[in-house]
Amino acid sequence: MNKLIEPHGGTLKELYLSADAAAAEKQQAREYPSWDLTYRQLCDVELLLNGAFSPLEGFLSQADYRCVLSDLHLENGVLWPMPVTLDVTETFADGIAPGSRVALRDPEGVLLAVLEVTDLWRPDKTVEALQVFGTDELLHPGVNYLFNQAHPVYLGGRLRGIEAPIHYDFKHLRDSPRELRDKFKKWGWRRIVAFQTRNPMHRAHYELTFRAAQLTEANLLIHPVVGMTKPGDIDHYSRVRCYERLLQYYPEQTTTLSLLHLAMRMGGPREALWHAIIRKNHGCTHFIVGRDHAGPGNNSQGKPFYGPYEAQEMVARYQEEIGIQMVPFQEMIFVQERAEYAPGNEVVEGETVLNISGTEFRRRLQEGLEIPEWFSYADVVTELRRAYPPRRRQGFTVFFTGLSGAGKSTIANALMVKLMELGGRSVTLLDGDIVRKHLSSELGFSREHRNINILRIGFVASEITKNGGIAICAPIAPYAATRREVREMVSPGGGFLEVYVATSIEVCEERDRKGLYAKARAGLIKEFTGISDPYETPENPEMAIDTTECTPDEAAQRIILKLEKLGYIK
Ligand code: PPS
Repeated sequence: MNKLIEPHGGTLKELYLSADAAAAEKQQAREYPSWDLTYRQLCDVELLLNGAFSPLEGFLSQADYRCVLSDLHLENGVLWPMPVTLDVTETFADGIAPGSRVALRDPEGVLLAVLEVTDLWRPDKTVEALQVFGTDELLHPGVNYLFNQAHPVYLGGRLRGIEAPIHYDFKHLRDSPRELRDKFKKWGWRRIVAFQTRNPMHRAHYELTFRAAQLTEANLLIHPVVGMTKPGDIDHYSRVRCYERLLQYYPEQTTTLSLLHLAMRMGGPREALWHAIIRKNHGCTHFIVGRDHAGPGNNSQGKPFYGPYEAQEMVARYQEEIGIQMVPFQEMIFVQERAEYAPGNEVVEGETVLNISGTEFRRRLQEGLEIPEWFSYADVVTELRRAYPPRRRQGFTVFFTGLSGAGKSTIANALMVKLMELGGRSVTLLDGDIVRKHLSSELGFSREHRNINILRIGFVASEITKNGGIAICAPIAPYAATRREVREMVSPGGGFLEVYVATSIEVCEERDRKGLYAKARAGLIKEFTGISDPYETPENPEMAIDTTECTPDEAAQRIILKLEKLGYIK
């Protein structure tokens, strides 16, 4: 038989213990050191345990890790392109040595697996970034994760599976490789072409997948990633509702939808190869690789990290070794004269092509503008509009920052009443003094305490924003990194406007409404911002306001106009 289309996958390595062995292991694991898995590690553990990462039997050993980095194979010569490692802190690693067993737990403390540690090492992250991603630029999400989120020590070893991570959402759409293989067998599906996606699917994706299935005379598996995708992507709840809507447009009994709890690395060509292996393990015989598969976007020069068809070249080179047939596809483009989609290389000169980029699509959603029928299905767009209402119906945060006495609270109060006068959304004021009284009464003014204080404000503001309200924050917030963290917390759920109240230290000190500057000068108050503690001036605030040049009323009015211009108020 042609190895490429061997039905129902190859050998599946599921790592779960029998019920009895798992019960015994659970008892013993009480004595083992416990590691609380990060979200990404939870995704990896799930796919290791259920066999999606076959032939891996656990986290890579150091020797396998080196081989994977340098030539895409494990030490035993089996193809494996992506390092799957368990990163832990130095403190945790202190108590671990080869031979130790570690209890791997979910955030609620449920024991999922036991790791039999064989290796422990400190990776050279720059080497890893360059070999795996071909770059060490932090703009690459995989590199950024490696340097800024992954812990410094890697543990390798076999896993003994106790139980699968629990999911409460879309249970009817989650299948392990075994379950999917069994379904295919039951349905008599012998040729299955898989489609990987992390985006909502529109007509171009429908056309592409439909053609791929016809071309290969195969059934179609829509296999979207719902674990971790690129930061800023549309959330999986909305996407899955869109996929469910789309499913009805395929001919009956030809197509199915299943969710994959993978943590993507956005590794382009290497990642495409990994995706192909995962699909083979789920029982697929064919795998679609389109333009810029698993692409991480642009580098600091504004150029894509990988060539648009590099992933196809990579999978073509190894498809035989994996035992899955790649179905390469060009980008599908809408040709106006023909009123249909065609692959990019089939468009002839003189034909008018229509396109709406991802950025333009998001703009239209944000502004509640028309999205044409040729681009997407009406019910898919309705789902997205529900999840991403236009800005005038989204929540937002106005985050003031500036020295004590700069005028933050006065402007914030004026802004609050003006917004309440406009109506339509609830408004919450998180003023520095109020927060310190109600949320942060135990905190002082050290760098650490100020950061905790600001992150608390950020958390509350993000909840308010996500739920459609308006949060006005007015702390000093002297540190740029913490302000950026707050922006990142709030932005996914709505608008974020940073307003730097740029009143100079001289003016603030001269006003000295609370008499604090005099006390600070006299050494009676320590760590006083601007006198004996730093204030990092914002580099890119949405607005800067100097209160020596305008009244609080005028300042609040300027902010209202800015919010109108951005579309958050009408
Ligand atoms: S921070 O840095 O953002 O956590 O500070 P914040 O919570 O906004 O500070 C609120 C008010 O605390 C008073 N205060 C001080 N400010 C700065 N440094 C020191 N050491 C200090 N001690 C007390 C000050 O009145 C701040 O209020 P505003 O409204 O900014 O004048």
